Amino acid sequence: MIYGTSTASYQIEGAAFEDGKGLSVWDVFCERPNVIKNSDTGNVSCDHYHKYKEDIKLLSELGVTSYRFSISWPRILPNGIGEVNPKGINFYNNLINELLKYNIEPCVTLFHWDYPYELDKQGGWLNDKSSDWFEYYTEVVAKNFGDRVKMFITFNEPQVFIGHGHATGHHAPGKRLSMRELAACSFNVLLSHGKAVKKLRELIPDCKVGYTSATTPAIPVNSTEKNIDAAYKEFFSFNKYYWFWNTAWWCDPVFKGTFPESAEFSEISKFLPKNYNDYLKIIYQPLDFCGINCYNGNYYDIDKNGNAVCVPHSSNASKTAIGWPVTPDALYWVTKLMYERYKLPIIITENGMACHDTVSLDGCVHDFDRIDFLNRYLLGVEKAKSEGIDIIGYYTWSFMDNFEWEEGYQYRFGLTYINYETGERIKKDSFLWYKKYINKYI
Ligand code: GCO
Repeated sequence: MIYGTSTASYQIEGAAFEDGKGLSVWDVFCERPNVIKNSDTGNVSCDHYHKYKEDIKLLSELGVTSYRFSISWPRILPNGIGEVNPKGINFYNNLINELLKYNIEPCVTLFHWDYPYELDKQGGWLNDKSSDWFEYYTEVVAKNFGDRVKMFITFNEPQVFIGHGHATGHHAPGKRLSMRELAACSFNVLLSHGKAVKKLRELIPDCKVGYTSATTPAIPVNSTEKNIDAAYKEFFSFNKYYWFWNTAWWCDPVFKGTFPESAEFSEISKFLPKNYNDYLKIIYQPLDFCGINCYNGNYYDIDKNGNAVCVPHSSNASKTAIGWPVTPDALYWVTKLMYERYKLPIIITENGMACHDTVSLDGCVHDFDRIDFLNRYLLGVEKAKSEGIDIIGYYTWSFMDNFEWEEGYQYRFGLTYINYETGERIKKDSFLWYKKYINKYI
């Protein structure tokens, strides 16, 4: 079992305009007035670009066997395609070598939302060339790092960068597209995934590849067969209004080689290429694991006809600092539901919580809420494993506090506290707890 921790390039690196890096849509989006809390930006963030050695040393103290991070596409390809930036390549080479020095397996996410601005100017995911651009970027990654990196995730949470970035517009690139355009973007993302997997397999035959979906599982309130069935149906249902948040839409083509089987799907498929099923030959590639990001779930009972009915969270239920409900059985149910449908080994690629962390008089960060959260959620993982669900990895979100997208720096998800004024790193109590937890299993 892999025990790791996750980050993403734009959220931690900083050095947004240094060493020949091109602009990403997040660099540009953060310049808009009133889109990010306190007008925060990722320009400096944790300054991981300069402090990576210190950070990886901390990672080795944490005792993780793997570290999941993403590559900033415009850092290595300033225009998204074409000329490679040697300083960008150099940064990731150093980072990877440093990880290997401590025996930490790098797990690279190809795309965690910092899309090259130059390509966005040409339409971004709407452009029919976008999957070729992504394939080219993948080739550059594979050729430069594939001798040492063997574990890849093509996309992180397509739901979110399409849903928030292109539908509601409160994430970069801040677009509010029509249904027709959203369908085109989404289809290009699915195609990009398929082309990237093929390229990785061709250039790194011994690599392991997965794809990570955002999930909010439907949790049955009773463990009766009927309630479980209803929760399963609910979780994988296709809704024509929120289809781009749908697990089935984003996961069925990739993990199962089918498009969602639902009458409502025709409302969306009318916007896809006529012969859209033929494209499954590209989209559906054998994968080594199914990546799941999960923070919480929703509870469901059944009505007289056996249909799922949402049960609101109790007013006593705990909430994280960002307001998300704490539902410790979420990991048990999400892994069960996803495994039943896709039958692939599962890696939980993100799980964690935001707390109101402060440095106490003794200089420590006593985040007992986070310890309790991780403890409870990990019990769900243990339970699922004991019932035969093939969970092969777990990564906390996040290794360190970082830029939480439109929420700026106000919420802290890290095991490591960052003092954004001085750059100081402090191991929180949860860091020490997770270290002990991992130690028990290794
Ligand atoms: C996501 C992203 C992360 C977030 C984390 C907390 O899941 O939205 O992958 O970048 O920071 O999930 O919201």
